[in-house]
Amino acid sequence: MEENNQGSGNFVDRFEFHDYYLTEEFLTEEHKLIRATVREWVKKNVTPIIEDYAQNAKFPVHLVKEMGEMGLFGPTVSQKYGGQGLDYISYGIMMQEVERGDSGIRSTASVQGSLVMYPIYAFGSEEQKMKYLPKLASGEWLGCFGLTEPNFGSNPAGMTTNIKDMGDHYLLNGSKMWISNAPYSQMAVIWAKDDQGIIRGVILETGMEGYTQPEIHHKWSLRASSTGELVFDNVKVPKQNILPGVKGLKGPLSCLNNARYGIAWGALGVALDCYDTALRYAKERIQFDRPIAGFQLTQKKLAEMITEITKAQLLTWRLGVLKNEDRATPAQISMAKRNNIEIALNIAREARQILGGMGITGEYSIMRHMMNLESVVTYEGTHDIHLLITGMDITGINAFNG
Ligand code: TGC
Ligand code: FAD
Repeated sequence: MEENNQGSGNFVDRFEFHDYYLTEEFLTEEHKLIRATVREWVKKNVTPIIEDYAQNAKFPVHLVKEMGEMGLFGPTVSQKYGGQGLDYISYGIMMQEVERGDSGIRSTASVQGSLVMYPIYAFGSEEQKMKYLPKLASGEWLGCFGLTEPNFGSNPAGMTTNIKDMGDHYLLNGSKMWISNAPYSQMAVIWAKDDQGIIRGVILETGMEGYTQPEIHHKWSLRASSTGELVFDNVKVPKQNILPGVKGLKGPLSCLNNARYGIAWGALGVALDCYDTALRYAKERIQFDRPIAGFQLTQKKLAEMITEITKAQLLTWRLGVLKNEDRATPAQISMAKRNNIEIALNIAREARQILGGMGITGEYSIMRHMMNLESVVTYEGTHDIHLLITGMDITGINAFNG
């Protein structure tokens, strides 16, 4: 059997795309070009190194600049601010290809594009847009997004981080928890309550007095992504750093719509990578004098995987069309995020079994993907929160606090 040796420097990425229902026919030539370019970059620059970074719990910070050059940050932002003005299917395809390499690298792109650039683009002043968006799009700066707090995860409305109006500036106090990119970021979009208890977005820059970004260690998941806390101890925030265009929880939640949409595509990338690995392995691995792909039980696993992938491809493509037409509802996005992560997790677990003992090693991507998905199923709204969003949408009754 040919070994993969992932992360050893001589890893050959043998990934092949699977498209059982010919969904490729929905794509434009531009979409296909984007897909090929990002896939090539992932094969050359991500998959050969990512296992070592994950095993060593290191963030491959050198990829940030490359991702900027590849246009992976905020591709739907207009060219005036350093983006590319692309459509949402293009964005989805990018996230699919990047997460096929590693969920942590897709996390970096999601946070930068959907959670940091988007709120500045949608709710920022012209000065804020000109100052921050080009630097973020190019990867010169890395940003992070602070919504979750130690005592308020699924229920961000309860946040206690606050800004106090001091006349010519605000004083920011509180803390944020589980913040992707935090330790490496040069700036942050933070959500905090004002004197009236209304949630506002503020922009912080690293180096402001009283602002620290300690790293969270010992994660078993997203080990190639850096996660931290954000601590605010009487941070003096200039008044021009507030996002003028939005007030209330709908500000941060509308950013999540874009990120959750990208994750739905990204999880599909993970599912495709696990299926592709398991299919190839099953055809090559001989037991009882025949390829294990010839056993009915293996075929059941593989057939169910491609069925779920195909359904998710159709769901995701349709959601992309609705997003392009500005008709995708938050509840539709929740359904896709929840479904695609669930099928990706199931596929990763089944694929791991097909590889037997080899499945638990870093020679193959499956175990790393599986562990990464344990974060993806929790962040950006947990699996159960998304179920309750669907429940509320179809019944009209809120079950979150009832
Ligand atoms: P609720 O009363 O339902 O809503 C408050 C206001 O917000 C509006 N709204 C939305 N607007 C835009 N998009 C959405 N998805 C929205 N959902 C709600 C809503 O219309 C209302 O507006 P208005 O004008 O009436 O004030 O709020 P609630 O407090 O009952 O909470 C609802 C709930 C539970 C669904 C929400 O809190 C939620 O989604 N919780 C999950 C929290 C979450 O997802 N956190 C993610 C943190 S960021 C992260 O994880 C990044 S990981 C990144 C990475 O590494 O990839
Ligand atoms: P809790 O809210 O305490 O939930 C615990 C359990 O209770 C879950 O199973 C949940 O589904 C369940 N539960 C809660 N409420 C209900 C209810 N009403 N009904 C039924 N069940 C319920 N946040 C950011 O702001 N920015 C980031 O960049 C970011 N990056 C992250 C990176 C990683 C690696 C991780 C793990 C998290 C990240 N998060 C980030 C935080 C993430 O969004 C939260 O972990 C998530 O929203 C869940 O919050 P919690 O962990 O506090 O869990």
